[in-house]
Amino acid sequence: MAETFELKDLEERLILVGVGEQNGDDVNESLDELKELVETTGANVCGRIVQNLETINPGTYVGTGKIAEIAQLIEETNATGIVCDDELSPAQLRNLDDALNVKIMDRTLVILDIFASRATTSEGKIQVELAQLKYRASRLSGLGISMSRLGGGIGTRGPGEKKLEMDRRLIRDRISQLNKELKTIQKHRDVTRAQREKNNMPVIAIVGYTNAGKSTLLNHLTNAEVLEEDKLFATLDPTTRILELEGNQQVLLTDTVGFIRKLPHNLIEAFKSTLEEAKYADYIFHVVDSSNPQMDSQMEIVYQTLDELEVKDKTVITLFNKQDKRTDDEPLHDFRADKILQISAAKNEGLDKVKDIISELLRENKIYVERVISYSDAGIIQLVRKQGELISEEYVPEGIAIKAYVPMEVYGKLPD
Ligand SMILES: Nc1nc2c(ncn2[C@@H]2O[C@H](COP(=O)(O)OP(=O)(O)OP(=O)(O)O)[C@@H](O)[C@H]2O)c(=O)[nH]1
Ligand SMILES: [Mg+2]
Repeated sequence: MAETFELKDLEERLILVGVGEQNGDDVNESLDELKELVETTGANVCGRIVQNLETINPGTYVGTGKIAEIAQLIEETNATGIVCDDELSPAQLRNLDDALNVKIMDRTLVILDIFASRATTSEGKIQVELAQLKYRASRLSGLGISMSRLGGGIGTRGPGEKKLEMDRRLIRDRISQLNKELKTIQKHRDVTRAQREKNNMPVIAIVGYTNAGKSTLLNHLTNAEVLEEDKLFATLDPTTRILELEGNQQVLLTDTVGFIRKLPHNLIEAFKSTLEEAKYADYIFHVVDSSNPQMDSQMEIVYQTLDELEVKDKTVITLFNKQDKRTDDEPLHDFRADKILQISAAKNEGLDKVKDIISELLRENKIYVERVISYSDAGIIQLVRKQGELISEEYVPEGIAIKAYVPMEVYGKLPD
């Protein structure tokens, strides 16, 4: 597998810092994930420090005593920087930089860095660069010194390995230029959406935590050939494919960017139109990695993110994926789902059931009819085929005998 970044002469050795509010498990789970994120960028983790505090210190993130402890660990491990598990305010960034004299980073910066390395389409690239520049614009004074300490690495690379702008005025110009470009692209997306609506094709959005198996599901259902990788945020750009079901029915499946805890606000803003694919969908398929010990909190985060995107009142089907990898057989629940199903997308297990569920959903708003259509009215059968589900057709002397599920509009057009 190709390395995401060429590190050249630069090796980042980083200490992770987390503040545990209430119970220590959460912060350690979150730091485990942060470690994975940091390693995805190509940097190394050389230590971890947790502070058990109810709330984050507004001035320095951790308390003063902890700063001394971090300084000592930096010396012992020869670390080049630290990564805090929450987004740092401009003041926290500056103060930590003053106190520690190493590169100061946070979870947001790391996630933005990964997104920058993953972006492939022009829309994705613009969205990421916008999020990066907005993050940067409000933190220039602290960040300027901190980033220049190593002259590269996390936080300095934009999409396509381009160096990110540092000058305040140029950042402003670039942001407004990118916003303009994004608007043009999004107009195009609106047109595509409107066309889909006109076609009357139902849309299913595949959502879920990063690495849950969303792209694998899309690929195995439709031969889409979307990159599936055991990596965080393998997919950034939404991919939509048609799935053909029995009875000539068609449905659109859209795979999008995965969710993660503490998804940076700037990123949600910048990726709003991508993330909103779920909002315009008729149904939500929630893919869960049920072999992951953090499954419950991951599901919780997916629902929080959907709430934040105002995706509501949709039918949710939860697919508990990676059954083949599970080590226990605890029963699985999801109280927010209308239906649940256990599958192994990679092994093609349970995918027929997924298709059955889709067929059922598509029938929900349709009426079952058995009619004989005279040969002179045969044109209507095209419409039945396109918007409904034609189960059978048989040529009889009086015309064509059909059995079908049709939507209300088509029902009204059928001859008696
Ligand atoms: N064992 C097992 N592995 C699976 C299964 N489904 C997916 N995977 C693996 O899980 C990893 C992530 O799969 P993806 O389909 O890329 O996950 P994703 O949800 O699209 O992830 P992002 O695009 O990063 O958000 C890949 O290595 C897949 O091969 C499964 O049913 N069983
Ligand atoms: Mg994916």
